Amino acid sequence: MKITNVKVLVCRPGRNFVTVKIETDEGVYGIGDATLNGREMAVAAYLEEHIAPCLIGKDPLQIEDVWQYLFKGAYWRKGPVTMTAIGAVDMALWDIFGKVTNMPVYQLLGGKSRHGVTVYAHANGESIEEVLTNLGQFIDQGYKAVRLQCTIPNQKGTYGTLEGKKNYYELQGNRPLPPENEWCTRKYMNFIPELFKQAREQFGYDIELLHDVHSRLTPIEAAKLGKMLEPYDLMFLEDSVTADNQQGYAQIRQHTTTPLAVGEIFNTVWDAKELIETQSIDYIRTAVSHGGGITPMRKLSDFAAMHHVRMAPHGAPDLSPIATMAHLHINTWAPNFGIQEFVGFGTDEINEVFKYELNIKNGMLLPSEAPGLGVDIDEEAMKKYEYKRSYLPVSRLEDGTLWNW
Ligand code: GCO
Ligand code: MG
Repeated sequence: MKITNVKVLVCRPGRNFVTVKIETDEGVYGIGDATLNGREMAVAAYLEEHIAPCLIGKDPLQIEDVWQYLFKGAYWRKGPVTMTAIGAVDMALWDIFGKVTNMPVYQLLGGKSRHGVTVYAHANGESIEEVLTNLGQFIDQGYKAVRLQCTIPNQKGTYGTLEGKKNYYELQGNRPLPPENEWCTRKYMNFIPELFKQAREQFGYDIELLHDVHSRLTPIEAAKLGKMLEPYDLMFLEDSVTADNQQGYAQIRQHTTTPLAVGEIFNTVWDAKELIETQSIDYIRTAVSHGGGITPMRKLSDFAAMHHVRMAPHGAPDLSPIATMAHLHINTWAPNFGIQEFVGFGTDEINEVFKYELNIKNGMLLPSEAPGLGVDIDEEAMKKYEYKRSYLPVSRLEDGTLWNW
């Protein structure tokens, strides 16, 4: 079996997605998600110009060797652009492997460790009342875990809140230049414990609650927040600090028992090595697309399991349904699966382009039994939705200092 063609497809059904399609001489093809939010065309060019020519003629079932070839063979390792490109190719090859063997990818990884993948939904709002109304609705729908994000009073543009928009998918899809948000740690710290206090008062302790700080704090501030939130028993506090300096998490750890999660911008297992080895975190959030594919995710999962760290892959709307389905397979298999972020089902436009079936029951996604990843694309429909440059916001302190968004 040989790879005969590699297509790089860029489209914008409401928001930008980059997709790789790998075709073979036997008519079987595989697809992978190469979307890197706000830097889409860098990955598309990397794939088209630097990866595609090397794949023609290769055996698509030599998945490990192709991965090593693209990682070691480039000399320039790591980085989000490189690893997202490799990740998409790797996903497509696992898809082909599944189709050729007529098995779902989770089966190829070692089979089912569970009958369903527990997800957490997003309850966002511009006031505590609004967040709690949304939380109540998710509980009624059977969700077992919900992330809470609320607009911080007197602060312009808070991460995770919908800014009056109802459609989360649309939120990051139309920004010709980066919008600017404001950040004030004191306002945030003064406000956020109250959100969780009221959530527990109203809904009790059966529901898992989560929160994403989006890297806005320093380690000692994060430690303080973790302590303040202890009475409200979070499942995890996400990205309280950037992990460029992995030791920061050890510092947070010394002060609080609030579980910690990080990793959605990680590209390799090395980014998490110290965090995992020192057991400074509880959940690793690396995504299959940005982390180089299914092949390294499996290694990351095994490494994390040895250190009591559980998998909680990133699941924001900028991951296409292909990555969502790949996560579903990894999570069905991974013995140390923790939880999956889930922002809901795609819009009509997205579902016109990507063909997949997601079944949710009692807050759990059920494994896909289709061969391969269980997702397909409609290339004709893709053509209707042209790419449009779009950025994530940037963040500044009130005095103008550029901060982490
Ligand atoms: C999350 C994330 C996202 C990211 C986005 C960046 O936890 O879901 O933090 O909201 O900001 O995916 O592209
Ligand atoms: Mg996050």
